[in-house]
Amino acid sequence: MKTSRVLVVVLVLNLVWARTGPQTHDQVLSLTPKSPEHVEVLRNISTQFETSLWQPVSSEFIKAESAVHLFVPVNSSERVREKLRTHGITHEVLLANAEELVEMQTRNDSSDPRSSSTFYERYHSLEDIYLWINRTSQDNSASVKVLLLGSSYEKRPIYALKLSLSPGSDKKALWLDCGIHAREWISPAFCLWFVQYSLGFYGLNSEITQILDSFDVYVLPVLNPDGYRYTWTKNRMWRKNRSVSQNGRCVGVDLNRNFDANWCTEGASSSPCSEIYCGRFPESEPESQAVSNFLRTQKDLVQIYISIHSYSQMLLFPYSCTTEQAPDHQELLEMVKEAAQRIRRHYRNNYKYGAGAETIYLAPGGSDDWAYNLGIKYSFTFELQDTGRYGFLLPPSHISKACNEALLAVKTIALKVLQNRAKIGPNQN
Ligand code: 0X9
Ligand code: ZN
Repeated sequence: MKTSRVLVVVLVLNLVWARTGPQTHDQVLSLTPKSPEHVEVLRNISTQFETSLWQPVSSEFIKAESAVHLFVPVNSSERVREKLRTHGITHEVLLANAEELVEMQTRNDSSDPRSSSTFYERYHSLEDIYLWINRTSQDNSASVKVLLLGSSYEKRPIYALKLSLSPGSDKKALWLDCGIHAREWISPAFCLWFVQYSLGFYGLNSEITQILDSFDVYVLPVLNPDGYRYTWTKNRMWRKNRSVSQNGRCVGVDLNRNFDANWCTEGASSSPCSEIYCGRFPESEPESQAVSNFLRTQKDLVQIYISIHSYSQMLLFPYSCTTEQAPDHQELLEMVKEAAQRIRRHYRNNYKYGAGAETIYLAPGGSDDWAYNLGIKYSFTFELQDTGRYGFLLPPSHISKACNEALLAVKTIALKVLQNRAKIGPNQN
C-alpha cells in the first residue's frame, strides 16, 4: 500500500516536471494567436529569437486564428516560453524531440548489407546524390543521360537526368525538379524515387510505360545544392540558396521568389534577411538562371512542368503570383482534382488542390508561374507530406508512402495530357 502511494507521488511529480521543467530538446510548437496582440508577440518571437518558422513561411503572414508551427532550439526555449506565458499564449508541442528525428533522417548505415534495398527509403547527402546520378547514368547508359545545366553560387554542379526510355527524337517532355527549398528533404527523395520507379517499372506498369513511351523526362534532383548541403552540415532548417547579399550581412535568396513572374510584388520580400527574399533582380541567382535558360531552349518540347516541395499536402497550379485566374484554370483544376481523388482512394490521404494564390498564399516569382507564362501550359507545384505532424522532419519510414502519393499525382497528370493529345491531335499542345 505504502509503496504504491509513493509510486503515485513520483508519477505525479514526473508529470508536473515534464510540463513545467526546462526544455531539454529542440522542439516544434504549434501556436494559434487569438488576438492582434498575440499576432504581434509571435511575429516578434519568430524574428528576434533564434527560432525557425515552419508555417507560415514568413512572419508577416502570421494571422489570428491560423496555426503557427515554430521550431524552437533548446537554447532559446526558456526565453520563448517566458514570453508566451507573459502574454497568455498557449501552445501544443508538435515535436518534443527534434534532434531524435534529425538523427533518424541522417542515419545512413551503408555498411548494412540490407541497406541497398532501402536506398530509396532513406535521405541522402548531396555527395551521395551526386554519386547516385553518376551510377544511375552509367548503369542505364542507353536510356539515361546526365545534363549539366549550370552551377550554383558556391560553384557546385546542377545536374539533370534525361530519361529516354523509348526511341524517337524530339518527343514531348515532362520536367520534374526537386530541392528548390533546402530543408524540404522529401523533395529530392522523390526525384530519386521517380527515377528508380521509371527505370524499374518501364514495361511492367502500364501507366508509367505509356508515359515513358510518349515523353522524355527531365529530372533535376537538387535544384539548390548549396542550400541542401548546408541543411546536412550546418542548419537543418535552411530554406534559401547561399548567395551573400550585397552588404554582406545576410545570406540566401528564396529561389522560388527569384523567377520572372510578377517578381518581388506582394508575397515576396526585398529584404535580404527575409526567408522569402526575391533577390536583386529576376533570375539574379545562378540556380534559377540555370533552370530558366534550359527551359527556354526546350520550351517547345516541354509540355509538363512539375516542381516538388513540402510540406502541406497540396497540388497547386498557376497562378500564385496574382489572384487572377490563369486562362487554363478550369482544365488544370480538373487535373489536380482527379489526382487528389486518386490519392484519397489509393492511399486514404487528403491533398488540397487549386490555384496557388487562393490555396496556399500569394507568392510571386515562383518557377511554376514562370514556366506557365513561358508557354508550358501544364505547370504545377506539389507540396508533399505531411500537414505538420513531422513537417520537414518526416521520418524515413514515411518516404515510400509520400513518394507513392506524389508518383500517382504525376502519373494522373501526364496521362490526362496524353488523353487530351489524343482528342485534339498530335501536333497541338
Ligand atoms: O512558398 C513557396 O514557394 C511554396 N511553398 S513552400 O512551403 N514549399 O515554400 C509554394 C509555391 C507555390 N507556387 C508559387 N508560389 N509560384
Ligand atoms: Zn518549398
